Amino acid sequence: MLLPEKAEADRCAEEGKSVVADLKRVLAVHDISCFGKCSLTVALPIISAAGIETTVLPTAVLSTHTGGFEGFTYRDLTEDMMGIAQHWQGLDLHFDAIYSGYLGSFEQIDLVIELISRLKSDDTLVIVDPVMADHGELYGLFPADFPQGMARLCAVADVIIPNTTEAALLLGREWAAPPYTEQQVRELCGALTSELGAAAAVLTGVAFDEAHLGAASFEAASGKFALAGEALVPDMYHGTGDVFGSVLVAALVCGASLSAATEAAVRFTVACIQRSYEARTDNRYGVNFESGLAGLADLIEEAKTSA
Ligand code: PXL
Repeated sequence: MLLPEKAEADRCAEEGKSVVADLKRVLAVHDISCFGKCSLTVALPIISAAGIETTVLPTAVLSTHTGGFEGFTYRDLTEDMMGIAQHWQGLDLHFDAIYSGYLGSFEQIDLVIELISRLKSDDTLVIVDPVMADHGELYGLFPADFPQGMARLCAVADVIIPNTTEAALLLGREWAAPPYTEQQVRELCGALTSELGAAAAVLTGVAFDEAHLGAASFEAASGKFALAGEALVPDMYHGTGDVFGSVLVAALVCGASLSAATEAAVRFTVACIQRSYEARTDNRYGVNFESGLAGLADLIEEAKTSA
């Protein structure tokens, strides 16, 4: 009997079609929050707008995200996840990157670790955003030991994207509020890679003064450390971490260096925040990323040619 992937290749050959995708392909593993732009409703349009095919693995369907709305619905899709991954294994799909975000339970964390090992090829970039906390606090729905589960997932990542609160929780440290010194940020990035086992870290929420906000990137193998910052917009919006992560993933898959991808992600995200700030949008609704999509490919092209 033919293996399913062999059968698929033969079918394509008979029909004169190719099993090799003409576009890069990213697998995004996040929830669908139907209202309140974040997770898949942000990752799918942003990564697609960068000219990358986006395969989605929804982990749950919620009426809204959990950040500030009362009475949201939550349909857990944990039971479907492995069946979906097994079907794709049979199709022999190739992913240039696997990008995970908000996960609702320890069981989902373990499932994502397992499906990374099943779906990853030698050249697949694994990017983990350990979404669970902000402003010094673990999100209310998570148990106190949730960071230990996220740390297990970070260990199998090429790049992790924590904010400073998540970084502290992953490392079992006290969170310090900004402003930070460059020395503190360098040390934190070093600890994220050496203690958690990820190859590289992009730390968000990095501020050295009251007027700027940005991110730091660090690659353990080369020791390369870089900073990216923009003028601070004095308000906080939901979903900005997912906007940032999606642009970072898209730029990396398109071939930008980690520091250039981080710079592009900071610039794109701050521009989204600025638009929503000027429009006085409800902070829970998410930011206006849509108006930036037409310029995203150019931003990424620029990132590819910078050092
Ligand atoms: O943006 C992160 C996120 C994604 N999905 C859900 C969330 C959150 C943050 O609170 O609640 C459901």
